[in-house]
Amino acid sequence: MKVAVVGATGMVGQVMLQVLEERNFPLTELIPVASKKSVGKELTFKGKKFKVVDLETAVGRKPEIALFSAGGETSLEWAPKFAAVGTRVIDNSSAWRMHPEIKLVVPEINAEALTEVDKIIANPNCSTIQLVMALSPLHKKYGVRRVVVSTYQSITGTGVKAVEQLENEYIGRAGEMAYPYPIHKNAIPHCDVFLENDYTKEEMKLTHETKKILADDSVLVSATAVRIPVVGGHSESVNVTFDQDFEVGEVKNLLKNTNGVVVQDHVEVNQYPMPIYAEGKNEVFVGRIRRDFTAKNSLNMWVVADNLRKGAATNTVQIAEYLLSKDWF
Ligand code: 11C
Repeated sequence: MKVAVVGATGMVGQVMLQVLEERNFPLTELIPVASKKSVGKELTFKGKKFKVVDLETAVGRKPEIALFSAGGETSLEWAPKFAAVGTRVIDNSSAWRMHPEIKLVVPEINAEALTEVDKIIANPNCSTIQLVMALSPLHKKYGVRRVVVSTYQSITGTGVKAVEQLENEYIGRAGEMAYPYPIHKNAIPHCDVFLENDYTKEEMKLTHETKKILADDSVLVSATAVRIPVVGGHSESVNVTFDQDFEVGEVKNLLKNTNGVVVQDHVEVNQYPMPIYAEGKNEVFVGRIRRDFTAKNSLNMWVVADNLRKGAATNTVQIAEYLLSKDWF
């Protein structure tokens, strides 16, 4: 099994390599791909060194799987070129997510939708993945009608430049700005670009991707996405209104029994999910689960996950593992 990692030197690419290694993914050859300036550099994977190559060289080696995390434009241009030589591409960018013929997959929820002919598969946005992981089991039982979500997003979602901006501001050093404002000691209600309806692209990803993954266009999501000076993961305050009433205890049990979800909800000992504990973990953590006493059939919860792991690299590798389990190679 030859596996290409496109964007191997980037933040998500690096975590992909870690996750592939940790989960002992059965690859025989790693093909790390990065921009021209990194070509020729060596990356170590499971104690072996692999040379970084460019996209053209990688396509020529016909990998069975390519994990992409190199931005939308690269995906739009290169995913079809890999697919044309038989490679299955799992893409982390937003380029293919809403394409009607491309599956948008969170393996615990809708891996079964994949078939042998799917050559390009989209990985959802990080803030969507953790949201739908918590919503999906509840949607099946009570029917999710409307969600109001406010996100508290890690600077790692923006990339290395943002991490450097925070580090610089923290020690009072001048440097390049990833955001239009300081992020240190700040909360910026602006993730990705603004759209015509005055929402940001990140907010509308939560709306559109959730419907697609839950395969239900009637699910309404209204989002406000906020960047905060945190590195460990994204947090979300989620208010859900269901078609049917629920028992809070049953909601907790449903979530506890959901693969990939961990309930951390003991307020009597100050236990609730937080990004400093989610960092480096593959699960989605849910807590502060309580009835919304102001509205019928409504619930509040707090959902946290490492955006580079379950929000990106881990979900991608899980999709690859699913493909392998199907014996489609
Ligand atoms: C953020 N969610 O935290 C973004 C990062 O559509 O894949 C990933 C953007 C995307 O800013």
